[in-house]
Amino acid sequence: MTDLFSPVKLGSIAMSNRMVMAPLTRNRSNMEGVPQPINVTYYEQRASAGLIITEATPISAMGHGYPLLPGIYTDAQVAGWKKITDAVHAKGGKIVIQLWHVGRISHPSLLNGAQPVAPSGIKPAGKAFTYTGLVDYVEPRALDATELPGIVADYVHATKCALAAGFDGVEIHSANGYLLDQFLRDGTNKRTDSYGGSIENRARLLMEVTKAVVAVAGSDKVGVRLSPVNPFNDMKDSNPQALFNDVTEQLNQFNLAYLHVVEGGIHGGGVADPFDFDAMRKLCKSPYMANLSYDKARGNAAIASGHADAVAYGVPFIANPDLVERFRQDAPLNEADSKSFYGGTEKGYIDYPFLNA
Ligand code: 8OZ
Repeated sequence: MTDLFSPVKLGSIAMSNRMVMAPLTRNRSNMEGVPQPINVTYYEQRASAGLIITEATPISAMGHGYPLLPGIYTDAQVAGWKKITDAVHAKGGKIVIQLWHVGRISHPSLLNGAQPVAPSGIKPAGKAFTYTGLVDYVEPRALDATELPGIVADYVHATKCALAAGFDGVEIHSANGYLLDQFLRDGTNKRTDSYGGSIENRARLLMEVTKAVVAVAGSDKVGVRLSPVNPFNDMKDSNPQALFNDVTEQLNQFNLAYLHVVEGGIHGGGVADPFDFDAMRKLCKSPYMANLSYDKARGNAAIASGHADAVAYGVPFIANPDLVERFRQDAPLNEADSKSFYGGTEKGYIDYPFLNA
């Protein structure tokens, strides 16, 4: 029987099991976005996942929106990540990097004084995490259409950096209210040019980015993450089912390694709209990776029913570096300490015990 412990190939990525470590922001790189030795240990400890997706990683200086994020656009960052991919590969694991531009979810103090950019000049509700604490968001600057090829070029550059750093592939972050999602959903995209209005127009930037990244990395090394109903970061859309069914069908043209779907709202945001994820899944011709609040039983059920080809686990992988072995043995799980999720030291990062510690 096919279950979480069965091998699978997502594009060219051959996984020894179907449990994926979801992308998790941890804010423990340095001010230059260079991964540090504790980051190497953290990922190496979790190499028994079938696949690790790294924490969301800015593709450019303008892509940053929180303190101490790693980047993937300078030589020093590539060298830092290479130590991580080498350590994970030495343990037999696979690792892809999540490519990120935050758009309006940022603050000038994180952008060398620049105004954050977005499809439209709509300030998000809520507060930005900065080096001096929580501060009100500012109104973002609406990107001019002439600037969009430069953003696509930043994704291409980051993809080249990722391949040089030894990653098995890249995941395009088009979820959770960041730049590409801001273009997709009509609560944040009020443009009147060819990047706004119709679903086809709102999806144009994601398709251009995906096409360009696939041209560099090969379609079998590229995944895309979507979050159709996640209200996090003050997001909404007037018809998410129509939008994300259409985006799924458009992405079929690329033969992606996988489509990764956040099937609800994160950070206790709940689900703003009813949504039929099975309908979207049935439209998807690439492997489908399901995410959000799955446990072992629901993960196995999703694979047995054909809903998912792989299942991504977030918080359980924070607290259990050996989550795969614990699921295999039905062993108890360590509890995650949410106070140490975002920033801090090795505590709550690389000190969660293994089963046989
Ligand atoms: C929580 C805190 C900071 C960033 C996402 C990258 O939601 C994130 C994120 C989540 O995709």
